[in-house]
Amino acid sequence: MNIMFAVSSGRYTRANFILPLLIIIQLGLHTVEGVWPLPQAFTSSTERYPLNPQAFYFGYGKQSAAQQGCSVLDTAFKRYFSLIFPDYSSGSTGLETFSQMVYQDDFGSYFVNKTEIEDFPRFQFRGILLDTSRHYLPVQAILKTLDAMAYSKFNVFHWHIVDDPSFPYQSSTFPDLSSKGAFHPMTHIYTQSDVRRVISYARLQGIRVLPEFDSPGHTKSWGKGQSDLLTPCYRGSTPSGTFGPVNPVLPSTYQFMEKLFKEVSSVFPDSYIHLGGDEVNFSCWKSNPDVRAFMQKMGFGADFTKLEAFYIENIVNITSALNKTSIVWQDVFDYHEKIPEDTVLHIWKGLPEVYQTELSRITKAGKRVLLAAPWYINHISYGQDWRNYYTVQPQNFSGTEEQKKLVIGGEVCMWGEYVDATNLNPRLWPRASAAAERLWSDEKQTSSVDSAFPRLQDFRCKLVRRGIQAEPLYVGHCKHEYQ
Ligand code: CP6
Repeated sequence: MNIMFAVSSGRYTRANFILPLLIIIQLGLHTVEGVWPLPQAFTSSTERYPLNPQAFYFGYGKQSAAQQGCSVLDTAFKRYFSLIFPDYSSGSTGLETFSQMVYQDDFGSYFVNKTEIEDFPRFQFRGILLDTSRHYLPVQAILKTLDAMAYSKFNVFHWHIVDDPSFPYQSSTFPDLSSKGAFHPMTHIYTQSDVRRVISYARLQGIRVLPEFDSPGHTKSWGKGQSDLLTPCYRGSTPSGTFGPVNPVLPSTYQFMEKLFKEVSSVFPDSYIHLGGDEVNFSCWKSNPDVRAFMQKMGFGADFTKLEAFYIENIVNITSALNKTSIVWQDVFDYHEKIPEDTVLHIWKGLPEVYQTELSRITKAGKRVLLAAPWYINHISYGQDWRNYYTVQPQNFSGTEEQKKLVIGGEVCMWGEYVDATNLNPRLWPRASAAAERLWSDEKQTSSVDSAFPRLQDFRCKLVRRGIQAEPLYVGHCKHEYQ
């Protein structure tokens, strides 16, 4: 038996979200009801070869760019051995495809069919957002999600780590943020070592960790541990005792942000950082006399979007100086077009007509975009909503070929208002996998949602076999049911 991996790897540049892998697996060695997401080229025959787990091993090809000692592949070999042969406990994406092709007959013997595969992703950014502020997700739940993400070839974990309800990130520079702003100062936080664990676990699965520290809105919890950060709201001429978005008029705000983002930039090695910038409510800013005076001084008149733009510009400059590329929600483009050229706009609003118009507008301005609007997976409904996630056409909007290339990928968002570790997995899987195939596979080869159905059903059973509580798509059974 000869398994060859010819791995050609691209350079890891700022513009490049993945290590493109061209993997050719030639097996001198059934098939596959389902490999998910569908490879770009996949030719299998009925010729099948038995696999003996006791003799099976992964090796590096002589011409392979990677060789023994590559920690990512060495650990992946061990991981995938147990995934492929679950009843033999000893023991990156090429591997993932191969692992899905190995099957057992009714007597428990393992087989793989002779197959040639050529594969690479359609989009470089294939993300999942988890929200750990509305509910705390234990580190184990995050790690398990990273496992399941790798099964569907997702490569970015967008960690919406803090928000209004809680601030679970334990900052070394500002420890009060979590000691006062988390749901619980000891049990509901992510320590520096938790964060490192998530990042290194993700790296071994080929997943980048994109941290989001959303401001100036969505920051109520920040105010508990950092006085004078949020804007005091006024009722008439007196403070009402409530607080609004981050106070954009105080120099101390920017000094704080500079220190915080300096820390965040070194803790999270990814070259991208998500700055949020969405859903800013102006009523508190409007009520505050200091803010109004600042507006006058700056010549902003009564246009609070100018103040918001001023704030975001400052934050983007802070992160640029730290050599990070910023990602922001689309709101920022809607009120402000002069952000740095390399800033990525994250589209989260509206039905297809609405987000298509936005895709068109933003790419016309030469900005790169990420599409999340059609993949709000926290929304649930009765029936097969995965079909809607599957049939999204990210590049179907009016624009030139150049504009279409500015769509760098997409993201499945799991907002946490109604989600914690009890219901995360069945809500995510296999629904997110529908989006994963749209982001990985060739659009023409995956145009039929009906032919995807049996493959996705089969893939869902594989997730279940691997211990992921993936919900059923419809009536049916798995050979190995969840236990
Ligand atoms: N939290 C933050 C949220 C949302 C956003 N930002 C959100 C808004 C509308 C819906 C779902 C989520 N919960 N920080 C918007 C990007 Cl429908």
